[in-house]
Amino acid sequence: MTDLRPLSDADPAVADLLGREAERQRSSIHLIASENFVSRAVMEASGSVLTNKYSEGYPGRRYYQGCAIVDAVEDLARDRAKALFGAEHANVQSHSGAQANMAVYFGLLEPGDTVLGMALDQGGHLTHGAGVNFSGRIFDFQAYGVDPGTELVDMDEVRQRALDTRPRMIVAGYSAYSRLLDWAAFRAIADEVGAYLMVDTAHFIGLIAGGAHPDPVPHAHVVTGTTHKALRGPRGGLILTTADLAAAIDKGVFPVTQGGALNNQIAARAVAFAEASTPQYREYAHQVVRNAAAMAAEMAAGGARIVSGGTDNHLFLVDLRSLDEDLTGRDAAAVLASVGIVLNSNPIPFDPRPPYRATGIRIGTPAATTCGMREPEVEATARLILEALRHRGDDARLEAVRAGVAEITAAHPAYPEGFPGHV
Ligand code: DSN
Repeated sequence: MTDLRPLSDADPAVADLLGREAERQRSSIHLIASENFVSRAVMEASGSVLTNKYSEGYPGRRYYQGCAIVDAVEDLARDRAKALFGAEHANVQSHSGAQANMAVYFGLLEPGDTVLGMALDQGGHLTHGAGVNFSGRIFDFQAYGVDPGTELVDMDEVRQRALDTRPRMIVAGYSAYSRLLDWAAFRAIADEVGAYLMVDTAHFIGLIAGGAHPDPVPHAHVVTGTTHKALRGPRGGLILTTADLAAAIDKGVFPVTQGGALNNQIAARAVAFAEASTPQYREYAHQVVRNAAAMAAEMAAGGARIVSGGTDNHLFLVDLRSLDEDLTGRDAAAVLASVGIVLNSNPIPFDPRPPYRATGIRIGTPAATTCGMREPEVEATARLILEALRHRGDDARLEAVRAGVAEITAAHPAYPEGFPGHV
């Protein structure tokens, strides 16, 4: 018989951990640029009866019986994604952004093909060719980076690298770059060298959905993304493409790189796409960008050097040498976590330190904005960060920062009405 006891009775150890995580989420200021807080509706769909169903294949072409409902769910998710992003085709089965990228590479390339992507240590992602990642091990990735002076992607350099390396695919997109990329220029270079253009929007797809970021869909052959970052949906990936590449991309997902889809997550993605189509979400996406700009400006006014001088999106990097030559990203992130401000250490371009210690911190505003924080609260948070980092050996001052954080989280907690569902 299926056990119908609530989690707290059936497994108190796991229930206790979930409760503690809920408390951690409620009592901290969250600045990890890739995190967010989903709605109750997303949470319910994610934790639903669809977790019980296998459905390898695609709607109308399944390897299992009993798929009429999950077909309808996946069709709904695909249709909503296509409408939201103006795409000809959507694949909503990728388990994550990394899986989405893998599916595109395997769908459109052969092992050993040359791909040009942004270097991990200059803002790119692991799956854009890092040597430790499958991408760098299976494909011949070549890298472009940022200009040492401006810390911006230099399209002349990208073009020269493309002419020199003749890639079959160019990957544009990033995990730690605070400026906009020129999609039309990337496409012109891709066309010049006969390459596919893949734009990895994992970080900023939510801003695109909300009209707060230039849209790559009209320019790219393929757009990949995640649904759990600024888009505020469940964990997972998304691929948008033109109709002529749809079959190759779908095959790249299943059967080449994945087995059964996570139908519960697909339902939750459908909910998130509908939520992201609303005027309230558009306002949210614009506020995310305004908050990042305000916070970066406040940090700069307080003496912090912002990589590239500012931000046009949802994140920015702080060069910690501007505060203290000896402060590593790892130590800074640990001090901030101890006062309730959660973010991550991050390499800055041309970082003299190894990645684990790094010289920067990355700050992003999607989650804090979901909690209702606006310019006054993020500016106050910027001042608290500077205070904590500058006086990290002074317990009294750190205690005062903790009190400041508590004041902000009390006014702007995650889930002010309480956590949805079973925490
Ligand atoms: N881990 C994500 C991030 O924080 O940027 C990227 O996959």
